[in-house]
Amino acid sequence: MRDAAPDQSNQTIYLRDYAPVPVTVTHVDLSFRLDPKATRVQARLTCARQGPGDMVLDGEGLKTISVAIDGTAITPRIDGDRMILTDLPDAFLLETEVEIAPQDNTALSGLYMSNGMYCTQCEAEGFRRITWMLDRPDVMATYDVEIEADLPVLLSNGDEKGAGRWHDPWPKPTYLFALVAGNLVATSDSFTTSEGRDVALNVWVRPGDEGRTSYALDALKRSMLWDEKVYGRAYDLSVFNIVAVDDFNMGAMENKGLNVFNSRYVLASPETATDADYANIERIVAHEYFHNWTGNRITCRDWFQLCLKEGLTVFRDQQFSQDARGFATQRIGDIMTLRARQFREDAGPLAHPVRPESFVEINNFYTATIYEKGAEVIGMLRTLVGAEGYDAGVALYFERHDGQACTIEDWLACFAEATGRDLSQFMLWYRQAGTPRLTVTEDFNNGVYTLDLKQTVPDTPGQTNKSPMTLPLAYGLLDATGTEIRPTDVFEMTDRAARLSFNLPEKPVLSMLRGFSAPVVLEFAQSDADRLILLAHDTDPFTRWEAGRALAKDRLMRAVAEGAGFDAGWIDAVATLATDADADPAFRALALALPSEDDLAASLHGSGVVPDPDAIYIARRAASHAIATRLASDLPGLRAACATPGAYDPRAEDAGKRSLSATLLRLQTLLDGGAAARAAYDAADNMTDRMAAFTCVLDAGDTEVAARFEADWQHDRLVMDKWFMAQVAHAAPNDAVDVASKLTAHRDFDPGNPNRFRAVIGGLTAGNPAGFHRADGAGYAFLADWLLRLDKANPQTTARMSTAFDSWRRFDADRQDLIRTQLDRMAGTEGLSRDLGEMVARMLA
Ligand code: 0A1
Ligand code: ZN
Repeated sequence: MRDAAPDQSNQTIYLRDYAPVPVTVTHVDLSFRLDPKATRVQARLTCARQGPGDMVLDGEGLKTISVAIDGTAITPRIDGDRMILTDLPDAFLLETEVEIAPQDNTALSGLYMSNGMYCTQCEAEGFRRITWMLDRPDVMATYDVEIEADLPVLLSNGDEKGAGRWHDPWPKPTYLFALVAGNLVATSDSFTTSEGRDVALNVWVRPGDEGRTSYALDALKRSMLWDEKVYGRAYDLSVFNIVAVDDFNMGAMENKGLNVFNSRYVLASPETATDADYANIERIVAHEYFHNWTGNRITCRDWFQLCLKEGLTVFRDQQFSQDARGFATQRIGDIMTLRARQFREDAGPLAHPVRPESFVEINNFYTATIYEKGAEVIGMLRTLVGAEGYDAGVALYFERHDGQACTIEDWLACFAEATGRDLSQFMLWYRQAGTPRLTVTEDFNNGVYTLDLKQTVPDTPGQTNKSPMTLPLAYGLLDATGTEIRPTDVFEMTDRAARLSFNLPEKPVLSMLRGFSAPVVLEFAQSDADRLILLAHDTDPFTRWEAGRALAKDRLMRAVAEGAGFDAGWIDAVATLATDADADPAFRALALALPSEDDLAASLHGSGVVPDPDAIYIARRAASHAIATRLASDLPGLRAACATPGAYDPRAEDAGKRSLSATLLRLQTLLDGGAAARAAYDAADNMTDRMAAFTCVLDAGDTEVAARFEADWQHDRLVMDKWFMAQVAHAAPNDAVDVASKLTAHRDFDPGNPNRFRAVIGGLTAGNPAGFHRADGAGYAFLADWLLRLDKANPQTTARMSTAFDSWRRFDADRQDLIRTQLDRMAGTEGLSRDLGEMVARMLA
């Protein structure tokens, strides 16, 4: 019988075309006979008609062995990646057998092999690479799975019914299916739910890695408890399995009862993982676990509704991390990520609404907009309806929609009903792309303080003339001594312009957008004096930090655009904060960090200046040098005060001290040529301190240390990812492309492993902007070469990495020409994947 060809169609799919399936599948019975080159998959699908029409199944790259309906063999019509069945009864059993080759699956979608183990990735449309099925989220079925293989551990979703036999009683869409088979070992624990269910918890890893699982397991238990306490959601199976795999396109996957993780988000020990790794593990374990309710029990009707599960689940994991790690630093960190990734996306050719209306390849829409902006939208909703209204809306959502595949309209209707609020204007947050700009001007006259607010939503691809949005604006007022004279109030701005007036004896200091209550770009020419008062006294940690940020950004932008120097007033303010022993170390570290090169490039572009990547690099370094010089005699003492006595502990309090210590070491390196960093490298007893010292030594231009690092860690894949990345990210800009290029020839560079590919290629594009944007275009050619190479094997990761080009229209004409040449070259390449093809076309449009 004919093979199903890989899907090469570049058709655009539209939200408005959604229609339910005429024939659905209510139960799936699967048998796997695993073999690297010839795995046999038998599927028995219990089918039921729910309307008139044919049944069109999805299949990609399958060798079809047989098809039968109610026991009678048929020869179906197979048209590319679709099998069309006509003249069907109202209820029937569809049986198919196919053959697939997991070993040849380099795309890491469907059933593939990683280090000798079998694993699956089915979101978004990977199930069709395993067997014929209605591969869409609104078809929810129960599953029975049988796995045959000469391997000790055979896992699938649900509860285990015997060796290699699994039953999942909860109806689920195909994208949540998972299978894992291999030589694995578990670290186990148990959890008793609030409903009295005993749940076995296992973290499965390769033998040898079991000493690095305890943090993930602990994070899982804390997540389970948190979801019961805060959202009233209990777990619903007898077992919860987590598996770590080395080759994985994303962070992790929430398959029902069988989460599959990129090993970098599971494995941690003080010697091998940094504080950032620990925080990510905690957050991602929580995220995947929380999906059990927001995603699995209630899923998406179609892929346009992706933010229904992702925005909400990110919001929930952010709440969890705030509870676990402290509100202020977590919130500021989340805002930094949002701005770095989502604001950038929203300002360029890849901008799209939180709920897109069309796509070519859904895998290209696992974006910062869907995830991070999607989470901000939930946060705004909570601000608007209040904590109680939010709880009531969420409770109604769980009660009404459990077991269903839903839309954003379903979600918002629960809040409208539970709180009586009209949320029709709020819906624009899901429909309109682009980051709103909020312009604030203030005036004080005759005892009246007036604020004029204006909002505009910029044009984005396919969207112009946008309507004003609902902006929940949290603000407060301080007096000239820094005392709060008006505590936080939320003004709901709904029009294009608004005015607020206050009768006050003297001009106050405005603390605007407290907690970053709406994801907007704030344009407010606040005076230095007011910003200094906010930095020293504001009650809201975000606006405090933001005031310092604004002061720094202002200076850096003027240094780049006009060659301005750094005034002593600002340097003093920074020094005051750095030496303020009463302030939280984590906050001090955040406040000392200068805006990133990319952030400055975006802001310069936004203010009408063409950003020069080299000038930005030089200005940041000069600013750091000025701060270091001012603090010179304090640095050793300040670093000593950051010491964390006792054994390494990943908790936030210690991590904050290590983070401040690393920031100070970076400053010291600018003064002593790396002497302190070399000593710190030798003294480090954990990977956080070691990486901080390692990157400082590299910054000082000493590359000898890389050989030592390699000799110590070459046996460890995850640590070596750090080694690869650091050398590129911390190379001098002129050397970065050559360093990256040399590393791609290293015996351990395996482009098929997404972590390694991202380490080297991303080390350049994201980690070393001045190096990537080298004026001769070598960085652009390097990226395009590697994208074209990887595209043949792994289109998903390739497409994601291509977003490094998305800011290309910011730059000067020469750089634009150089980048366009590479984009054109990719666009003109025959056989380009649908994934990369769509990205390149959107960036060129
Ligand atoms: N749903 C997962 C993310 C994910 C998405 C797609 C994947 O393959 C294309 C894999 C994972 C999450 O939100 O964690
Ligand atoms: Zn998710």
